[in-house]
Amino acid sequence: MLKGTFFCIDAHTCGNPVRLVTSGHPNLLGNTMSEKRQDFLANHDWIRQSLMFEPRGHDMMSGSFLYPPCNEDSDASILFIETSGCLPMCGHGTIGTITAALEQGLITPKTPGKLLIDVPAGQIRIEYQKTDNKVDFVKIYNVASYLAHQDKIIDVPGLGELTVDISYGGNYYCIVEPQENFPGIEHWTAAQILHWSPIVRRAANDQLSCVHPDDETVNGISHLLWVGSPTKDNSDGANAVFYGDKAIDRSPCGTGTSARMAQRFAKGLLAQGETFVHESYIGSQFVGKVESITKVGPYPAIMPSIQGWARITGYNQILVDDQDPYAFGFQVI
Ligand code: PYC
Repeated sequence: MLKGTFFCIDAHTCGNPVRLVTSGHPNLLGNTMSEKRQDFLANHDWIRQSLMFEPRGHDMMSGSFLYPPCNEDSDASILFIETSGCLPMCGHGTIGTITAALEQGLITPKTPGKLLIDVPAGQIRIEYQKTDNKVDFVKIYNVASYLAHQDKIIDVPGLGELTVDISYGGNYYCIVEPQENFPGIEHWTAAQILHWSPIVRRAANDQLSCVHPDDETVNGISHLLWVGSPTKDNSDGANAVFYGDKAIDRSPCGTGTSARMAQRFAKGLLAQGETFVHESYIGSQFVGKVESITKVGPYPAIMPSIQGWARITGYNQILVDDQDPYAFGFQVI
């Protein structure tokens, strides 16, 4: 029996996939996107698994659904989906979703060039520039970002000790700078990053805890941000962000860049008003900026912005037929 048909606009943001699902939305219970995210995960997760896992998706696949706004002043809401679940916030996902939605006429901004969007992590502000029918860039004024743990030594089985920072930029990141047991991303192969990341993430979660002061459903370290030297003269930093079970972000990672700016701000390495051009594992760039200073619970925090671009790659009508033994997808981990 046909369980569902989902029309999707496939795109990428600076190299990382974004699958904007434009039909087949389940009706979600809740008043906020955080509540709707919980409802989706509890009652509709087969949709995410079918659209993100193989054979319709792959390890890096991530996407989104657009929903009506939750707040009166907002233009729309986004539910993020990816192989590991539904992220509270996704920067490359937002840039791809907004680009595809504007180019295809799925969102009509109240004010041209500006949008207010509800996401599970809160309300975000967007600015964009469009030439003819193409979006040149999307700038996200992201949620408040803060350094949760500084210079913590964790013991990683098989690797030894690592000194790490845990920083929040819409998701919790374990940031690993080059040091004795990690020479920097340019000295490791992608296979080494994929091998060590889940082991380091497990060790960090066992040894350090993090819960968002304003929303306890946002907790735990989901992402690793490995630091390295940039390849481009105008980049301020380079990273390989690990997410899900086997993915290295091909974009510079919006929430990762926010977390990295919060970490650098807390350590006195980046000031209010300064930009931070972040380079991805494939050399694509986001421009980050510390827009202003705020607090998250008791923590000093920044309001970061991230700017990047996306391109539509095609249209995809996906069928989920439960007579297919792989209807709900699978992962090879
Ligand atoms: O851009 O925030 C991001 C992101 C999270 C996971 C992959 N990309």
